[in-house]
Amino acid sequence: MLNIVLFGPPGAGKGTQSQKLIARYNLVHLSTGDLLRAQIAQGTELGLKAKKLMDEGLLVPDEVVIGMIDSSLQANKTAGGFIFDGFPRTVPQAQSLDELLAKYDNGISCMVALEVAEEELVTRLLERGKTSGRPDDQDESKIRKRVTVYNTETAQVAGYYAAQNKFHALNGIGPIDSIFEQICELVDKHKP
Ligand code: B4P
Repeated sequence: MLNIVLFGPPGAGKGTQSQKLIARYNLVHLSTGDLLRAQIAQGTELGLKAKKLMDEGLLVPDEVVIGMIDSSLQANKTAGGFIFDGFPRTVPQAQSLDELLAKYDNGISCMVALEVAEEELVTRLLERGKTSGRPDDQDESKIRKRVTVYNTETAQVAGYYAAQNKFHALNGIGPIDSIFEQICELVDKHKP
């Protein structure tokens, strides 16, 4: 099975590149951001709690997102592989993901991190905020808060995968198709 973690700060291109990767490699896309926004749209209790945190640019508690990933893995037992987009965002999430995949005799094949400077992230997300309807994309101070949370709470997840020799970093600035081809070159080396 091919299981890819696509990593990077908010606005780095994870969602954008995930769409292209699922088409090329026939993977199931698991985006915790999308799963949380679906809960918000359905007006569930989980969604109401998550919305408050997401609108402030803060992370949703680990147990909530780990539970969502657990359910999604169970619902996709016959998948040929997964792309994890926006997950794991903390080291405990990364440890739980390894434990969950081990239940299916599986593991992460590689992590690809997209590196983009803060000013470019802010520009991209404010631009997306004009049409996305996402409250977390419409306020520059909230976007900068998300980048700070990434630097303080999420960036260390890279070290977790580096220790397993699965970490690869790429420049996330440039044409989307050219970044995609560079990701594919890395992924191809990890294909079973
Ligand atoms: P996410 O939904 O994961 O949101 P994101 O990081 O902002 O999106 P992404 O990085 O995928 O956007 P993309 O670059 O594709 O998370 C939202 C919130 O949910 C978090 O803040 C948190 O509160 C919560 N959450 C989610 N997962 C969680 C977890 N595991 N634990 C706890 N909390 C969690 O796109 C950005 C824009 O850039 C697009 O408009 C795109 O067109 C553009 N773009 C992309 N590539 C480009 C390029 N090469 N050049 C120019 N523009 C580009």
